Amino acid sequence: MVPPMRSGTVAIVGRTNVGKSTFLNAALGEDLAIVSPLPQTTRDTLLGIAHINDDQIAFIDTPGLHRPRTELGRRMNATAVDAARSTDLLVFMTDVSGLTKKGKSKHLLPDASIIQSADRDLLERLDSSVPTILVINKVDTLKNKTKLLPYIQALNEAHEFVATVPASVLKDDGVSGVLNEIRERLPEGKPPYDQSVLTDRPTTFFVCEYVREQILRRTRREVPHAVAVTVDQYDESPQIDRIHATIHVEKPGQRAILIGKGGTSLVAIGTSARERLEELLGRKVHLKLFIRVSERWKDMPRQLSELGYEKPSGKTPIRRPRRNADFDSTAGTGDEDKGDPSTADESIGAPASDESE
Ligand SMILES: Nc1nc2c(ncn2[C@@H]2O[C@H](COP(=O)(O)OP(=O)(O)O)[C@@H](O)[C@H]2O)c(=O)[nH]1
Ligand SMILES: [Mg+2]
Repeated sequence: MVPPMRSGTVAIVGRTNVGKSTFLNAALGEDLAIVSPLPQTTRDTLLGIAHINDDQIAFIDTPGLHRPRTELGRRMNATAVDAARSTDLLVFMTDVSGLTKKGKSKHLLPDASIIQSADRDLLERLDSSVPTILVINKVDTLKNKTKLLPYIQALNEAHEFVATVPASVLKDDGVSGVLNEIRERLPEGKPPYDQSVLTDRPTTFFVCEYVREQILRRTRREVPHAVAVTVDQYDESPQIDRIHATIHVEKPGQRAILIGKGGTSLVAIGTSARERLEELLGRKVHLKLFIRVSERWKDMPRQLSELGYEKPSGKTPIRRPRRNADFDSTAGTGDEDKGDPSTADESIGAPASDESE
């Protein structure tokens, strides 16, 4: 007998930086979501659709919960908690960072104090009527694996989970285990999305995300969290997509850091973001970046809405790229046009592509 088709929605919730977006990418087999070692990388929910045989899992990746200090932070928390309601299942992800710290070796017996307070807060806010799978990530960083069992027990005493999976999603370890636990519990029914659909977010969303990802990876201190990115222009054609985007920063000094000496930093950000987009879309991209100083954009509700936080922008869903054999997004990147980064006052442009205009 043919097994019934199953489909449903699953929100991935957990503290910031535990590996939620890394898990989403591993489950999709595509580098869709942005990942960085910094907390609060994901600011907005992202739907990614995994197709496994005839089953379909619509994953919702959420911003990690944290103690908010700005309007942006408050919106990120509200987004995560909202996303966790009304899904068929939840994946609650935590990591072993609390066990690897010095002075915690006494925790060889189940003891509620092993659980980090941020996890405890989040567990209290979860809807207990939604079946929840516990994923304990980054077990590769735990030398003494005997600490894992009491941790699993303590978490299961703190909340009712339908399954527990220790994982190292970065090494693709445990990912299929989580997927199996999910598939068993999905409602029966015909999948709502076409096999080729990867996400509901439009291309413009990923332009902003991939530029921000490079800034998160390449800059330090307050700069990574001081930026927002908007798309000003998007011209699509079968050969190449031409995109203009603006990086908003809070202070002129941050603009100077982003530009870098002779514009090199901005060019590097643009080049890497463009390569990532080309990989996702399966076609050539020309990306031109501008920088604008918009003081205190994080605290202004109107500015945040304009920058696209909380409201989805655009219409066309992204399909799984059909990469043809001739397409190689790594080719031809050695000849970047540096432009003149010192022109203009409010916004400066630096071409970030090898395409001549
Ligand atoms: N050692 C280790 N690091 C991981 C693992 N999974 C994710 N990470 C790293 O943890 C950091 C945060 O990951 P990310 O997916 O952005 O976390 P999120 O904030 O929960 O979405 C990144 O530097 C990842 O490479 C894992 O299984 N093991
Ligand atoms: Mg994330």
